[in-house]
Parts: sequence; C-alpha cells; structure tokens
Amino acid sequence: MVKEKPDSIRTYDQDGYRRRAACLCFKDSSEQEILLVTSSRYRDRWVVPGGGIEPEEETKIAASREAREEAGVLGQLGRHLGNFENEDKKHRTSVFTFVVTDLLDEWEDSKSMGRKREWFPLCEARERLLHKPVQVTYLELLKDRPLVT
Ligand code: O81
Ligand code: MG
Repeated sequence: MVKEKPDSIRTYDQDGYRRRAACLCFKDSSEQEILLVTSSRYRDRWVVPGGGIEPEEETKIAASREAREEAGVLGQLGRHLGNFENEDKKHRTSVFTFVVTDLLDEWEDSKSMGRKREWFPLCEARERLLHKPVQVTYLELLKDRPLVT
C-alpha cells in the first residue's frame, strides 16, 4: 500500500503500519559513540536518523539514504538489529548498525531545515532519546555486540 507525501511516498506493510528504516550511526566499530540528529518538530530534541521506505526501495538502501539525508553521513552498513514497532504511531522501523566513514559539511536536511547532528556516548544518547521510547529500545539490543579486541 502507498500514500503520497509532499516530496516522498509512504509505504505500508500488510498490517497497515508505515514502513520505516533507520541507522545507528557509530563513530567506529567499537560502537561507543553514536550520531543523533535534531527532531524536525522540536529543535532541542534528539532522534535517531531514519524515515519512510519508498516504493520498490530496499530496506538497507532506505536506511543509508536516511542517514545521508538527515545526518549527512556516508559509511558502512553493519548488522540488522531488528524491526521495532511503534504501536501508538502505527509504524515499524527496520534498524541497522552503520559505521560512519565520511561526514559531509552540507547535507539535505541541514540546508532545508537546519537539522543538526552531534556525537553522544551511548549512555548519554539513551538519556536524550527518552522522549522516543521505541528508539531507546534500538540501543538495548547493542548489548549483544561483539567484544572489541
Ligand atoms: O520524513 C517525526 C518525523 C515525527 C513522525 C514522522 C517522522 O510527518 P511524519 O509522520 O512523516 O513524521 O511522526 P509520526 O507521528 O508518524 O511518528 O514524529 P513526531 O513525534 O514529531 O510526530 O519527527 P521527529 O522524530 O523528528 O520528532 O521525523 P523527521 O521529520 O525528523 O524525519 O518522519 P519519518 O522519520 O518517519 O519520515 P521521513 O521519511 O524522515
Ligand atoms: Mg525522518
């Protein structure tokens, strides 16, 4: 199922949930520092970069596209952490790990809406995401991450 938005088309799964994809963007493979972006609605709140999957778009492609558009980063997609349901908002987000290799000076959302990005240690990121409880649960699965040697 699809539904038009001004500059993108929303897609929905078989249960009518809007399909989203997101990346946990890390500074390096130790996964200790994560890049968050400011909310489009509240400029003093931080969120995980992510957004709607477009028609015919692969989930992984959507996740890295959202990282580029919202956070201005290029990098290497890692593992799939899972699909996270937001029952109130009726969307499901497929979340991947991502290691940043390039930070663009200018990016789509910095120009269009002044979206900011910032690195946070994981424990601080958790605090910053408390207003988005489902996004906090993305981080909880990281406890299974491989040990760094
Ligand atoms: O555009 C969220 C937006 C907003 C979300 C959703 C996000 O207008 P949309 O529905 O596409 O906006 O609204 P819900 O109600 O669908 O969850 O959340 P909220 O809480 O502000 O209503 O805003 P944010 O998380 O920034 O506060 O995210 P964004 O505008 O920052 O990207 O859009 P999206 O991320 O699902 O979709 P796109 O593709 O990124
Ligand atoms: Mg978004």
